[in-house]
Amino acid sequence: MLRLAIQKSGRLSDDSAALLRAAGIVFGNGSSRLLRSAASNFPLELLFLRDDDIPEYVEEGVVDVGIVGENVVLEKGKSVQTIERLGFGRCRLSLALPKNAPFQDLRDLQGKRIATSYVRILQQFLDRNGIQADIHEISGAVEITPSLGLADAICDLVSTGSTLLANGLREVATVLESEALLIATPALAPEKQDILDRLLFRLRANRNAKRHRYILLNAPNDRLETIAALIPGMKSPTVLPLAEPGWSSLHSVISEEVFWDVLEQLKAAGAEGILVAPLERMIV
Ligand code: PRT
Ligand code: ZN
Repeated sequence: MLRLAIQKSGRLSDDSAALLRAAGIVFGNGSSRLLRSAASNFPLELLFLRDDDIPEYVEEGVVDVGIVGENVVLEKGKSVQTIERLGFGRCRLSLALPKNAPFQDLRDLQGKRIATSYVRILQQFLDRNGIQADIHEISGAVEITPSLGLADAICDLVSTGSTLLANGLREVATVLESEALLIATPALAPEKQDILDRLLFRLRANRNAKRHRYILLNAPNDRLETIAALIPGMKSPTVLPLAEPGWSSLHSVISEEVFWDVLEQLKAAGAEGILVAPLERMIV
């Protein structure tokens, strides 16, 4: 049995649960007073915790793995191993100043008072940049401290930036780009590692599927080589003859990143009847 901690209720809860459900794992949700739930079809027990507690629980082996923001992992400084970047819960830890305060570069922060809940990450950032500032640790509502005269600047998480804007602040530097991580206890027992590997296999099959599309098209045989080279797929495209002589059907997968560019190139190379479909799972 592998024990996995996810956030009980917060910004990462829904995406964490959705990730596991998409991997075919069936479990009760962490709402109401339920703090743990055993999956009914996979050797996994889920614990629903506050995100701040997850790194310590993972370090101590109270749970084997956890899903938590990179910002929390780095701030807590616990010894855990990062297994996978999960691509959700994206945000950045940024420095922000009152919108009219002058700012040219980081040296303008020298000697200033900076309010934050991320003392460790900020201190390391300032040290790396040779800045000495006075860090004030605040546990919440950091963005109001400049208007209260408690700080000259803040260092806080930002996603859309609308909270900064509403508080008359402007972002001047990014300290950290963060996303949700799957972390694990430093020495996992082999039988737990096996379960984790099975879980990772499923997560990666889903992620690969999301990043690719299935593509079908018709190509004149004299252009086959050029067109096939544009959609190499996982090994090489499938080529099947069409009923109409001189034509073939090509099937392949295509990465979402290059999708539109390749589509234009395929058309220009003489491909016709191009169909694109989403993939459910992709095992590479
Ligand atoms: O109760 P618990 O301790 O478990 O939760 P929490 O309140 O400490 O954390 P929670 O649920 O707010 O956030 C969990 C994680 O989500 C964070 O640790 C980040 O990794 C990630 N995340 C992603 C964010 C944001 N985006 C985000 N926007 N965490 C916080 N924010 C804050 C931001 O600081 C601002 O105050 O949300 C507000 C809105 O942001 P804007 O920029 O969109 O206005
Ligand atoms: Zn928290």
